[in-house]
Amino acid sequence: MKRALITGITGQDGAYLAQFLLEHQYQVYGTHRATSAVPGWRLQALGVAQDIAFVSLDLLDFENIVQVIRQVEPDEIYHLAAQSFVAKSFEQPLYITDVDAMGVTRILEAIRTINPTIRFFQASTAEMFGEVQISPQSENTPFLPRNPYGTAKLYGHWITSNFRDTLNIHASSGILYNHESPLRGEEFVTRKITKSLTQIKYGLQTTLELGNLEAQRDWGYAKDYVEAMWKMLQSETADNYILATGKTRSVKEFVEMVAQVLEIQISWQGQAENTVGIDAKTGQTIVTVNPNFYRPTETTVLVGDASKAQSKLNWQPKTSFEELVTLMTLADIEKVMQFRVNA
Ligand code: NAP
Ligand code: G4F
Repeated sequence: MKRALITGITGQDGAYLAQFLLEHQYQVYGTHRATSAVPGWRLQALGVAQDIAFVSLDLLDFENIVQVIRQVEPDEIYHLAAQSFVAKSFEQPLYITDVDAMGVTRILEAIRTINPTIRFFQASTAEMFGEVQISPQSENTPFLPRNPYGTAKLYGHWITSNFRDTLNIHASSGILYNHESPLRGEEFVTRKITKSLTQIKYGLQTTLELGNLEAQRDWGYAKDYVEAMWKMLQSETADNYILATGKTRSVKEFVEMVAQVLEIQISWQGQAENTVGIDAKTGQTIVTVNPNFYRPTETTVLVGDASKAQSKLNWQPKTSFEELVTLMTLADIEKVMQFRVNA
């Protein structure tokens, strides 16, 4: 049985990856912060919590990382733990650098010291491209990050490439575009929309406040993306890969698609921060814009070209935008129904 160590197992990707690896007969170890409750709701929702061995790990503490890797003796490490919320990174630039940038080096250095044959996956991000003028972006597109998160992640990406190229470690970096699911945190825009509009539909909430409705993202399904992480570590040679759908939609289009699934007809009035979305049937304003949710800097249109992953890993996303929005919305409807039963 192969052993995998997943950092950030309590997060969205950690949960789906744990499920995937267990289905592929791995022994799965998952790290969590000492202060975080495990197993957490996501692993419980997937019904895999009891099959995982949990270990406490602090990304700021090199000695602790060394001790965990010695104890677990993994064949593969999937490094997913990070402060991943871009909006918050503007408030915590020092902390995010320590966790999202230096944390990667600490793990790689521990691998080099303990067992250089351990295979390593780094969760990098489209945010590294930032103010890019080239669309779609490929693995060769220059990086111009626009926020502390993207900047810290870019360091993590480069140090992963350096350890691969100069120290011969099997270290791969996935340049991940936005990927969502019913397990997505509610602070991210997609889940905020599916949850709030569902609550509005069932009379549990009145309005949904959003930031920039014109922002565009390349949204895929998290379950598809974790398979590609695994494929990277099964490949004979390590490399960097874009994981993306190649299509973008605006936040406004996401709202419209969720409304369609919920059979709400939205009509838009006003411009920019004065935009409101009105339920055509009831005449109620159900979507408003709150500039507090605007970012100090917004990335330009990020859309990825995943053709390298397709040709070298035989990977492509299986789930369409419409399917993704539908499955997320249906999951939130299910939660409302459960809430009603328990109320
Ligand atoms: P997520 O749901 O936010 O999960 C992040 C995980 O990191 C959680 O398990 C969290 O544990 C842990 N974590 C947070 N801060 C930490 C800290 N200071 N020290 C140690 N652990 C910490 O993120 P995700 O969506 O699964 O994303 C997984 C990885 O992919 C992240 O590295 C993210 O930056 C990257 N990524 C994600 C996307 C996307 O669209 N989802 C796109 C590009 C890149 P707690 O339970 O303790 O909070
Ligand atoms: O859902 P978001 O917060 O995700 P964002 O910033 O794109 O970051 C996610 O994807 C990255 C990959 O591209 C990851 F690296 C990162 O870890 C994370 O998973 O925001 C998406 C867009 C932004 O343009 C934001 O300005 O939605 C816009 N937005 C509009 N209203 C909002 C809101 N975002 C949030 N969170 N909340 C709003 O009310």
